[in-house]
Amino acid sequence: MQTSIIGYPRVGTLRELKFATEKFFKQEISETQLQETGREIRRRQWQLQKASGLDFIPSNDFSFYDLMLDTAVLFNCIPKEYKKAGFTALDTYFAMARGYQGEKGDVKALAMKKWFNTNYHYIVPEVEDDTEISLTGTKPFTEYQEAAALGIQTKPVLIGPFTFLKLLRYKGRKNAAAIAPSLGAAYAAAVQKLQSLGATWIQLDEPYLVHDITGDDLQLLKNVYAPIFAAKSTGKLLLQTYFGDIRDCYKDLLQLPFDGIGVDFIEGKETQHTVFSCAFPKDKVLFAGLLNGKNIWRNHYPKTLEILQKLQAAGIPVVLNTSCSLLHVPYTLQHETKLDDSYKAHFAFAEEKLTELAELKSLSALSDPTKEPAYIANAALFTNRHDCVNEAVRQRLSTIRDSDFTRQPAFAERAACQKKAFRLPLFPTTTIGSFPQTADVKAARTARRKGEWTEREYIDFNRKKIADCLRLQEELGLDVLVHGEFERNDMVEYFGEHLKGFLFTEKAWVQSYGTRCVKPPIIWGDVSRRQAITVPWSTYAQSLTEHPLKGMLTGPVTILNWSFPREDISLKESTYQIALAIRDEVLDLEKNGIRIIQIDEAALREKLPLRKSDWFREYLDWAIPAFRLVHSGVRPETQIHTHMCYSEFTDIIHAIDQMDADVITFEASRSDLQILDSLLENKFQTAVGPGVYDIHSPRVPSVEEIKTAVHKMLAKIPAEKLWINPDCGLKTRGLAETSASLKNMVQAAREIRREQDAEK
Ligand code: THG
Ligand code: ZN
Repeated sequence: MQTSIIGYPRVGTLRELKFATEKFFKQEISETQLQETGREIRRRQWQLQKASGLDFIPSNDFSFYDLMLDTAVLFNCIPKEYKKAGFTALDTYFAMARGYQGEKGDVKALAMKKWFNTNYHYIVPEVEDDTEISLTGTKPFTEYQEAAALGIQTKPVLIGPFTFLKLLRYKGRKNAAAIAPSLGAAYAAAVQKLQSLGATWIQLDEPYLVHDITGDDLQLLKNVYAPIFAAKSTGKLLLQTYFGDIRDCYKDLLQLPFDGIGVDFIEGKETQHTVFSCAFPKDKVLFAGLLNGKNIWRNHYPKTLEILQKLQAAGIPVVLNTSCSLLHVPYTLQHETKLDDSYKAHFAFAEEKLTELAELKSLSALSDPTKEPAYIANAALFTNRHDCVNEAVRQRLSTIRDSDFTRQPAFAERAACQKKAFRLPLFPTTTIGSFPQTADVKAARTARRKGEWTEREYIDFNRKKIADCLRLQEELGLDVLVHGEFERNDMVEYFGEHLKGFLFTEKAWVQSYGTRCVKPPIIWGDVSRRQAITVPWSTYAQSLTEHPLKGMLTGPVTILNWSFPREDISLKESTYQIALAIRDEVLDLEKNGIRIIQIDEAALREKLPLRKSDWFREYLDWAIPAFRLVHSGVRPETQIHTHMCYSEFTDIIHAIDQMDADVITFEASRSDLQILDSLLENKFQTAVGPGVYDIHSPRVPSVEEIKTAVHKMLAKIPAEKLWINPDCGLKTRGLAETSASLKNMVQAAREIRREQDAEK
C-alpha cells in the first residue's frame, strides 16, 4: 500500500515565508530574495517528505498568497484594473490579493472568503465577459521541474475546474456554463504540459463536490472535464475531494475516466457507507483519507487499520491519504519546548503525520500488526488520557434549565430601555474592538513572555496604550469606545490561555490568509474560568472616559471553532462548557460598570455543515443556544453586541436573529452589500452595523466612498437600527491609515446625520 498527502503547509516551519513577504511589501527585500525564500521552503519540505517514505509528494501546493488566486492567474482571469503600467507579474498578483494604493493607481483587493468550513480564506477570482481564459501561467510547471531537478518525482496539484467554476465571481452576463468550454480547454493544456514534463499523477482538487450536488452540477462537471479527459495520455488523473462525503455523485464519478478518486473518511459521515455500497472499478485507485488533516490528535491505528482491511477485503486498490491538505495543521511538534511530553504524545502535526503514514504503511503490510511496538504504543494513547475531566464543570452543565437560554425582557422592551440609558446619536459610530498591534505592542508581549519585563511593567505599558487609544477615539469623535485589546495576541488564543482546560503552543502557527497566521489553542479537557479575565482592562478603560466603553469578549462557538477541538466529547458539550465560562465573565463585567458588552461570534458560520440538511440538527441547534446561554443573565439596560466576519449569513438569517443580541456588526464591504436585501425581507430585528469599509486592505477609504456605502444601507435598513463601523477589527492595520480611515468614517456619519435632519 502506498501513501499520499493532499498538500502541505507553506508558510515555513518558523513562518519564514510570512516574514519575507511582509518585508517584500515594505520594500525591504527584493523579489529575487522573496523567490529564494519560497524555493528554499519548497526544497526543505519535498526532501523531508521524501525522507519520510511518502509515495505521493505534492507540488504546486506552495503559494505566495493563495491557491485560488494562483489558479486565476494561471488561466488569465486577471481583471483589467490590476494590469497597471510598470507592474511586474508579482505586483499584479499582490494587487489582486491586497489592493494597491500608490503612484501607479488605486485599486481595491478582490474579495476574500472562507475556504469551505475552515479558518483559511481564499481570494475570489472574477471573470468579466471579455476575460480570455487560457493557459498563460507557468507556476505548476516550474514547481514540478524544480522538484524533478532535486530528484523528486511529484504529484502536481491543481484546484479542479468544477470547484473553480463554482467559486468564481461572474461580473458580466456569462455564467459557469458559458465559460466551462474555455476553462476546460485551458486545464487540458495544463494537463498536457505536465504530462510532457513527465508527471505521472495529477491531482485535481474538487472539494465543492461535498455539497448537495444537483444534476445540473454534475452536467457542468462532465462538460468542463471533457477536454481534460481528451488530453489525458501518459498521465493519470486523481479526482480529490475533502471536507465531507460525496454521497450524491460517487457512483457517477466512478463512471468517468479518472484513475483515482480521493475521499474523506474523517469528515465524510457517509463515506464508508458510500464506498462499500457499490462495486469499485478494477482500473481505479481509491485514495482513502483516513488521517485527519484538520485536527492535531494522533491517528487511532487500530481503527484505521480495520478500515484499510475492509477496503482490501472488498478488493479496492487503496492509497492511504490524509483527509484534506495539511495546510490546516501546524508544521511540527519539535519546536514545542514547554508542552509536557505526556501531552505531546497525543498530538501529530504535519511532520508527525508523515511519520504516522509511514508507520501505518508498514503495519498494514503485516498479517498481525497488534504485536508491533508502534501499534501497542498507539493503542495505549486511547486508553489513558489524564486530567481531562472536571466533575464540577459536568455538574454545573447538568443543572442548566431551558430558561437559562432566554434573555428577559424581549428585544423591543430592552431596546427602549437602552435608548433612554445611552442617548446615542442617530448612526452611532464604533469600532469592532482591536486597534493596531504595532511593533511596540508585540515587543511588550514578547518581553513579558521571556520574563524581561515584570507583570507591573507590562500592565503599565498596556494601560498607557489604552489611555492613548481612548484619547485618539475621543479626538476622532467616535461614540462607543473600546480599550483596543493590546493585551491580546489573538481573540481566541488569549481566552484559551486564560481558561482552564486549554493547552497552548509556542510555534504551532496555521495560515489564515495571505501572510497572516493563527495559533489555535488545544481543548484538552473540561473548560472553566479561573478568575476574571478582561475585567481589569475594561474597567480601567471605562474609568478614563465618559463615553460608553464596550467590553470585548469572544463567544463560545468562535472559541471552539478556532481551537483544535476534543474528539472524546461532543462539540456541543465542549461549547456549552465554554459558554458557561464566558457567561461568568459577562456578569462580572456588568457588575463592574461595563454597560455595553460585545461577544464576538466571528466564526459562527465557519462550521455550518456544508450540506443544508445537516445545518440545524448537526450545528445550529446547539450553536445558537450556546450564544444565548452566555448573555441571558444580563439586565435589560445592558447592551449586548456581537460581530461576525465573512458573514455570508443570508441563508441563516433567522438563526442569527435568534442569537438575540441587541446589535450585530459584520463584514459587508468586500461582498457588495447583498446581505442588506435579506435583512429587509426577513424583518431582521437586531440593530446592525454592516462594515462601511474593508479593513483587510491598507487603503484609506474616502468620505464619499463611505457615504455611498451608507446610503445603500439606508435604502434597506431603518435609520434607527443602523450603526456605522469598519468591517472588522483593526489589529492588522497601521496607525496612520487607521486614524485616517476612522476620521473619514466619522466625517461621513456626521454628514449623513445632517442630511437626515435636513430631510425632516
Ligand atoms: N483569530 C483567529 N482566527 C481568525 C481571526 C482571528 N480567523 C479569521 C480572521 N480573524 C482572520 N484574520 C486574521 C487577522 C490577523 C491575524 C490573523 C488572522 C494576525 N496574525 C498575526 C500574524 O500573522 O502576524 C499573529 C498574531 C500574533 O502576533 O500573535 O494578525 O482574529 N484565531
Ligand atoms: Zn470580523
